[in-house]
Amino acid sequence: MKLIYSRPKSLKRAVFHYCPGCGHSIVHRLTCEVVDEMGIQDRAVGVPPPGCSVFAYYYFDVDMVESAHGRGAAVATGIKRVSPDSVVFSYQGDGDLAAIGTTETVHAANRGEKITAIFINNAVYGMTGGQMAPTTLVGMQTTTTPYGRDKNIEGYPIKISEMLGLLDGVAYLERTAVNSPANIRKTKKAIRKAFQTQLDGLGFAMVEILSPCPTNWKMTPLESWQWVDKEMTKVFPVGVIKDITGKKDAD
Ligand SMILES: Cc1ncc(C[n+]2csc(CCOP(=O)(O)OP(=O)(O)O)c2C)c(N)n1
Ligand code: SF4
Repeated sequence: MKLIYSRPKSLKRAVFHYCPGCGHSIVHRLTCEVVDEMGIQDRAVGVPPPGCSVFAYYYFDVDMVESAHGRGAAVATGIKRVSPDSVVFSYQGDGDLAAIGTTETVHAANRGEKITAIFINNAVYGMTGGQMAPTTLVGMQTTTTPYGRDKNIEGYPIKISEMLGLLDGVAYLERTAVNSPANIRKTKKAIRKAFQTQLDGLGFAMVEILSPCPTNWKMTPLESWQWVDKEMTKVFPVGVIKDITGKKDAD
């Protein structure tokens, strides 16, 4: 019998704790597929965050170094600098990367650290119960904005990828989504390119991934996939934001 689909080698045989329909589990699998296909399991070092993906070290079968909240880019920087042959990636939520970790993220990107950030934008603080994140849409109800995010009080959703795109140290930035088979395939390609950018020593690379959180959005998984298309992509358009790699996508 021909084997056409199997668990990636770098994804441990463990049961995910994620809610049904959560984007984290899809992105974990995609990342492991890329690690396998690029043959970098022995060199990969992941830096997971506090947040729903805090237990990522139970799932990725690569070296993992847990960071404190928001410090992913700083921890990844340290590892990459002392071990330049490692392929280092941070895995961070939006509360982590774009709120408490804004400083670390901006300066690591500006320094052109040769690291890869996998940035999960689910528009809320997922793990702690669905509070407003910097990425929460205007009008969106969360536990801390029960009447909807008010731009006059809480400001606007932060477009961290567009901001980082202005920095000279950034080599590759793409925003994708994991709400349809086509978008999942594009996300995998983007993750692969972000790792390749690091292998080529070109600078900071990040993939921002619009990721459903059905539990805190109070939707079914299907509704959450549709909501990403209908609402999230209006504010966070998917596509390449910056690419100095000069490389076309490999299919
Ligand atoms: C210094 C510090 N402050 C606050 C917390 C509590 N905390 C843990 S996870 C989290 C929110 C995570 O949200 P996000 O980064 O968006 O990831 P998600 O859970 O949505 O994947 C917070 C505030 C903490 N662990 N450490
Ligand atoms: S709360 Fe949201 S982000 Fe966290 S595991 Fe559940 S669906 Fe995923």
